[in-house]
Amino acid sequence: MSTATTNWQQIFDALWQQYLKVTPSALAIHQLLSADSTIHNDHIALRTFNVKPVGLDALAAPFERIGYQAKGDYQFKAKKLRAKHYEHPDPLAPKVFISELLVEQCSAQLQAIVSSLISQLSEDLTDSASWVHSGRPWQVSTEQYHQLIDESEYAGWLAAWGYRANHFTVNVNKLRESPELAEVNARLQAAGFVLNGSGGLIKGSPAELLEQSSTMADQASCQFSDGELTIPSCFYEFAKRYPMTNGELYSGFVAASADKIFESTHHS
Ligand code: OOG
Ligand code: NI
Repeated sequence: MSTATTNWQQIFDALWQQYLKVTPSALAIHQLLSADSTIHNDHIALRTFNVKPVGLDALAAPFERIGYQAKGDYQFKAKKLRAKHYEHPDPLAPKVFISELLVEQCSAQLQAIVSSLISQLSEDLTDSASWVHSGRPWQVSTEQYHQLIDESEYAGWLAAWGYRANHFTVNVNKLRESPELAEVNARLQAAGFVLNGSGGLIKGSPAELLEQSSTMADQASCQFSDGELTIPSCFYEFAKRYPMTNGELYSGFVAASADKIFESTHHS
């Protein structure tokens, strides 16, 4: 096993353990689907503000140091986000989808709250690769959280939960007999899991070379500077990819679908 392989496994193991602490439904779903399949992770996603020292590029750096390369670029105008996805030469390594909130396009109030969070950071926060799974590096109040989610659910989620995978993604192609995504959805719903219906249960199509569905985020207790709230934490996604004309599976993302997947952490 090469050093690079060891490195990507270590970082995803750490992200998975951190994720499970606030996403018990992901472990339950993993166990349910593991009954007849080995589960492979298609991708994870990370979120940040486009502000130094924590911008998209800073979140990407630890992945680039172990061999990941930037591939697609995506814009989400209404949500004031942009994103990039990264791939590793090892086909077993999950893809990484990283987005950032374009803070300068937001209200003065949101910008002031983000500045107050960023001002608390230590200069060396992003030096170590482990910062991508270090959780929340600032204090935030319940009032600030509510002000943020009123304007941007993304900003509120990020202020509350910080640096962690907001989802892992089951690679449906690699489940036993590569089922239809609709079959996976039906199995999850029969077991009582709540799926994200924004834009329909299945986002994308075989023609777009990618079909995706996701759970709605679990509700988890989060400690704020002035008390505790139970709020949306993280979710689990299911992705089925289709071959391009060269026969290789499409490895990118579909912006119109991603736009709806973001809403898996919204308050219902
Ligand atoms: C990322 C949403 C997009 C996908 O697979 O299209 C995404 C997020 O919620 O941060 O993961
Ligand atoms: Ni995703």
